[in-house]
Amino acid sequence: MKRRTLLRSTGAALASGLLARPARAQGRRAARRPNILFIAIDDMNDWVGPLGGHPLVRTPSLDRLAARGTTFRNAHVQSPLCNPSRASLMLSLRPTTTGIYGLAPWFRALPAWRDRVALPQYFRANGYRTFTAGKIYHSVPGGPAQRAAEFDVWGPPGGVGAKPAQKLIPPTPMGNHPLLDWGVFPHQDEDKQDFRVASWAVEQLRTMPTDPPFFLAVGFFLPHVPCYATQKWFDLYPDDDRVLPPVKDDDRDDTPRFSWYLHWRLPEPRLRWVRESNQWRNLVRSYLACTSFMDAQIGRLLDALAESGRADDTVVVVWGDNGWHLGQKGITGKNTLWEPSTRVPLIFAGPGVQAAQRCARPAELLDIYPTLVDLCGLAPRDDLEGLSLVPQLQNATAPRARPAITSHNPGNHGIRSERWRFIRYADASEELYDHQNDPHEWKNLAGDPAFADVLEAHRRHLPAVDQPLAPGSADRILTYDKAADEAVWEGTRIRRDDPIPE
Ligand SMILES: [Ca+2]
Ligand SMILES: [Ca+2]
Repeated sequence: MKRRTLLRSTGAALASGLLARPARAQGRRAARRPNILFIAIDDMNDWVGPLGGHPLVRTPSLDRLAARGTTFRNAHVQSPLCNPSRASLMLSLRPTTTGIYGLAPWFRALPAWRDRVALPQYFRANGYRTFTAGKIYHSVPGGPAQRAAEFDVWGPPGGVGAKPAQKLIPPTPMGNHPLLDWGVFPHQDEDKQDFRVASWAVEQLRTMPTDPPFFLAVGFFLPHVPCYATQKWFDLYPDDDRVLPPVKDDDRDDTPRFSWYLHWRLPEPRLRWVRESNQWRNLVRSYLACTSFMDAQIGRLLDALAESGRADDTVVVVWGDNGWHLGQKGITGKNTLWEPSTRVPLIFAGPGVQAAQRCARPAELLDIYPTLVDLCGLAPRDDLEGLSLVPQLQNATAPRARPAITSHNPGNHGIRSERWRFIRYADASEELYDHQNDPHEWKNLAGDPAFADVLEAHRRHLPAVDQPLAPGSADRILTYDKAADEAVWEGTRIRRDDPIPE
């Protein structure tokens, strides 16, 4: 089954013009391979300037990068959660292939992937020196030897940095999780961990030798909660309801009950709680403020790269590991198969990439691995499940043979084509949204016979391989018991008439 998927991928790659390599990259291969500046952002949805997901957001550094590169406006994660999304990206394997869906296991704990060559390891094997700081993998258990196996040089870890002695907001439902916090908090920008991570990366860019080429991975923590920012970052955004995203109060009336199972009991509060606690606007402004702060750290990296004189020899790629709801569909947080959870920034710039392009073709984060391999002229690998995006980086209108697929726990899949979002849950319930007429995914068309052909066309892209949960799976895990028609959320059975937790 897996082999069939890979063969299909190869066919699609040929159809989309993968063999037409960029002339510049080809020329460079003989000379010197480009460096890679690989920037991850945690829980960053489409509220960035280049994606236009929020009309007031201010991300001048990402705007600047987009002006000299190609922005994928329809890029989606393979899983709406840190660990599975990052494992998928770094291995170019779908969660449906690995069975990794929760915050555990770390993929090296599984015999099948213990020795799998991850993206930075492949660059190291091709003569690159690899660097990492902040959050790239969800975590790397196993001590110094395991760390050394993943990257050559390690900078500061990811995290929030300065934080108040006590939570700023009232106790949140479902356990008052310590990370569920936000608001204005007086401190120095320099005391935020993202600032320290950026400072370390800036220092590497200033001091690293010209040879060998580098693969520098920098993972920013914000706008992951807790979203603390100082007043100057809050002041970028009006203190009124213009900051709130549009929501439809009865939006969940036409979504299947199973859609609740994906985020049945989570520490992220529902819209009802943030409204009743007068925290909605504060949360939204905090997220926006932290996004602008994080963007400024990306700006410091781009400045350092320009000052190093290597911008023309360095491929920059920026990606977010999953989105975040801020009230849409009645919730905050991730763990859904809708646009606010799956659509993320994906921007490439540098040698082999057309400037100022916006690409509407679907793209997947597991495409990053084969794309960087292709851009740098390394030997292609036949065991990656992503497709090279080089055809689109050269010409944004180049065809793409397949949609973007997001999976969240076995049997639940979102299929995003250029126009449509199709969702199928493990109990066979479905959703369909027409992005041309309904960008907020408010009207579920799945039950309308007029769209039977659209539904069928999208069902054909449901993954042929759908592995069960990997051993050791934990945290945000959901299974479905077909015989009983009941789901099991983190070990607790959900009955069909259980009230939806608030
Ligand atoms: Ca994340
Ligand atoms: Ca609806």
